[in-house]
Amino acid sequence: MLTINNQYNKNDTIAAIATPPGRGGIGVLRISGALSAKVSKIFLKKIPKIKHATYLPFYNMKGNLLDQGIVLFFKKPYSLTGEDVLELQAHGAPITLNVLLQEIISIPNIRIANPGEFLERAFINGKIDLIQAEAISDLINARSVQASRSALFALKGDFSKKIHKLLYLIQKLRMNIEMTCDFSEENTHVIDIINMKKNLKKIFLKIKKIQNLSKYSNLLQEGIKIAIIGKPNAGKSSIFNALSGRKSAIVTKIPGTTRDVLHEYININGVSINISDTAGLRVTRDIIENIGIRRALKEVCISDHVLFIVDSSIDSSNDIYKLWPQYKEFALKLNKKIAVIRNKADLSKEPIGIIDNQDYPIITISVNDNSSIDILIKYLKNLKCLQLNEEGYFIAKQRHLYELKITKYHIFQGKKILRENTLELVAEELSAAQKALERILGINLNSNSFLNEIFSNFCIGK
Ligand SMILES: Nc1nc2c(ncn2[C@@H]2O[C@H](COP(=O)(O)OP(=O)(O)OP(=O)(O)O)[C@@H](O)[C@H]2O)c(=O)[nH]1
Ligand SMILES: [Mg+2]
Repeated sequence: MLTINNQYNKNDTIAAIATPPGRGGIGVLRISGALSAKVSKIFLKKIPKIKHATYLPFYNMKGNLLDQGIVLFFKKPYSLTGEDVLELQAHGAPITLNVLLQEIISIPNIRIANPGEFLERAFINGKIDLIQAEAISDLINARSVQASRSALFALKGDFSKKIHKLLYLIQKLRMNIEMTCDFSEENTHVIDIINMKKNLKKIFLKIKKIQNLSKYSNLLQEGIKIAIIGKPNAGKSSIFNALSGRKSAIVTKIPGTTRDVLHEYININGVSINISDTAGLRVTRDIIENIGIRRALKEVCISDHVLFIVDSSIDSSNDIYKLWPQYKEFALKLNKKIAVIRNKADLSKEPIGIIDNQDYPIITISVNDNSSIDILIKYLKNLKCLQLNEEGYFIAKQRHLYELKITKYHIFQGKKILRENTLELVAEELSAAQKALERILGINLNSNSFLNEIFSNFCIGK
């Protein structure tokens, strides 16, 4: 069992409202620790049957009725945290929940839980590993079906199992090599270098496979970013509104209407897309507009894909370099993917559709025509970066990816130096690889700040 010392006493009983702030149909108060039963006796006047949903009145300390609702009681170690846990499902009135919470934490040795402390305790008590704890936060924060499904794989333990299996293979090989080192001093052991190399290669390939399964992590978590840019009045905000299905951007016939960057999330192929509407690109003396234009260019830099909107009733050219000479700079520097959207086809009478045989696709649409917006959505659906195979991906954290990279490096080094007289060095490389994997799972940790950092990113009540 792991012990973490920080300024908070880990033996305290902790309490928190586990549901989001504000009014709701239900509000859950969660209590974990040795004093959970005492809380139950004071505020419910009894201890409910273990693991049974019981409908009970909730009282304050003076014995006055506060609310009534469902109560769940779990005895340690058979609970989320591995401690005694009491959950009160009250009516979602923030005042009642807060009164109840304030009275509960007025009992000595009961305090408000820190962010993520329930899960931290679950981790410390061996109920979940670090990957699973992090997956819960990913599940809560998931912005798309794909992201929540991938977080669920990790929560179910699929990712952990793969890391454990890798760890086992590395440990086994390391022990084998260390034993060979011991025996070889007595010259009684045949050193099977070929087999060791084979095993190292096998481990190396397994790491690569896991890296492949988590390579879309960022995409699943963050989604992709699409910037809508173009000259003033081209119809950028109209397209932005049409794609998001909301009228969040102001649309007028006055060029230079949009000044600041606006963001909306849309869901395509189960992946979240962050679209941004920007100020029209033009040379202007207006200070505010110029700031907006600079922000628009920044959006281009941080986006994965750019939709360059052209008013087809004014601009006959499709040449981006002519329409927006600065694009060359971005194209060369950042290699941005871009599509030209020729808008206002109802005015220019250009045929609606996609031409995809140029340097960049040209999509002719009219915001006033729903079917042409569907053509734009279809184009986005077919973007390569959104072609995710449904199953099997993990949401790996940056730290997981980093540790996997370290593991792979040490295995590669081990393979490179493997010879009869370097076995000890190979064992050291394997040991370093093993430690990196252990850090992913949260095994043998000796840094409190590392765990505090991870769990402090969680919300209160988790
Ligand atoms: N006829 C027609 N009008 C359109 C179309 N798309 C946009 N408009 C009109 O064009 C004008 C400008 O539209 P916006 O969406 O505000 O253009 P914008 O590119 O965001 O403009 P700025 O914010 O000023 O850069 C508005 O009057 C829209 O109603 C279209 O497809 N056909
Ligand atoms: Mg606009």
